[in-house]
Amino acid sequence: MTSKTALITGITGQDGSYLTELLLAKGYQVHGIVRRASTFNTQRIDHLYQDPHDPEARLFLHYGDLTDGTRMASLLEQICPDEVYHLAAQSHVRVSFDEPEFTGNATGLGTTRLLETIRVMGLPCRFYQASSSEMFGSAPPPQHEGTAFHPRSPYGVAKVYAYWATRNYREAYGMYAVNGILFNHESPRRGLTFVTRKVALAAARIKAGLQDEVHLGNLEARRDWGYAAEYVNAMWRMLQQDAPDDYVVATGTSCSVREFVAYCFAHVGLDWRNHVRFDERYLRPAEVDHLVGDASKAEQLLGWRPTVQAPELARLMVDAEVNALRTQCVPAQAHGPVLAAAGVAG
Ligand code: NAP
Ligand code: G4F
Repeated sequence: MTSKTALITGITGQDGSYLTELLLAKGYQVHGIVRRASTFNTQRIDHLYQDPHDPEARLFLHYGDLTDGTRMASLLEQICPDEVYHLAAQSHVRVSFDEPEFTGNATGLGTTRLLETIRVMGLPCRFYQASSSEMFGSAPPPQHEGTAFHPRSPYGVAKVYAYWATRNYREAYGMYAVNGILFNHESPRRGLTFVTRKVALAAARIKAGLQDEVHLGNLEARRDWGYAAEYVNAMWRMLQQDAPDDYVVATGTSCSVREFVAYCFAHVGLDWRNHVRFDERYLRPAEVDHLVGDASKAEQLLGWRPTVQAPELARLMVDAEVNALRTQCVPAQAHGPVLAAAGVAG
């Protein structure tokens, strides 16, 4: 067991919740930054909640927003973490076309705010940047650490900026700052407007007779889809090395959206062609056609290897939705309003 302290931005997100579980199990004291909202947004970590009055408590939450540099600085100074996992971002690619300025501010500049604070205060911490395969954009697959970036969205552009900011602080100031270039990773905790969770939920609801169809955009795009619970382990490993470096994290295989949809529907005995409708609002002004990661560097140097591929991922996500419906345990975000919102946010 370790006595280290970690700070996680984006602790309420998919990856933040799995990483928190991992770090608590390793004995870390974990601090997480939560956005103030008028409704609760901590559902993914509620099962980990610890009363801060308990002397044994090792999980602490703090209000903060990436766009508020003063608050980020005061939290870093107060917590003085050994390791910073910077996961927070406006992470939805389609939404980034609607909100490019906010995406640049939060997803791009947010990284610089943290790095500059760490530099100015001389904090002796290690820094993980949640970089993305979306940075590769139209670069042909397989993509690896040496592949030139060609982002295709404001989100991808912001992540490229943050990637280079991280490398620059490493090279200019000798900071232990790394980029984990993670390919798509999913789980039952995935946000409901990402395609895998949207489809897994729809398949379960259609099987249960709660709806009849689901509207989707481009079915031809190919993604390298892995399981989020496995990917956070690679993040942790990147901060335990002798020297900082950047790593691709991926399964090395890809399938199309269409194939993923077919896996989900087949798992509940349905033919997807009877239920999937096209809606152009889910198309993007520019698309990323084909992502497949070469994670051999992570395997060789970090000893990290994924075990879950897309077909199994689809099955476990659909099973989670079926079980949630069966036990009336409606997932954190209630279905009806979210499905309506998906019509806007996709
Ligand atoms: P996610 O589920 O969308 O979580 C994003 C987190 O960031 C949430 O906790 C969110 O808070 C927080 N956040 C958003 N804007 C913020 C702001 N202005 N200030 C403070 N917090 C803010 O994303 P994820 O799938 O866990 O991904 C984690 C990170 O990895 C993200 O940076 C993402 O871009 C990157 N990434 C993800 C993938 C993937 O396939 N999942 C692949 C490559 C890279 P709320 O809960 O309040 O919204
Ligand atoms: O699930 P998606 O929205 O994920 P996308 O755009 O690949 O981005 C995710 O992975 C990135 C890593 O490469 C992360 F950095 C990013 O934060 C995020 O986690 O869309 C996947 C594919 C796209 O080609 C999209 O056009 O599915 C296609 N798609 C088709 N119909 C749809 C839909 N996507 C969404 N969200 N909703 C649809 O109805």
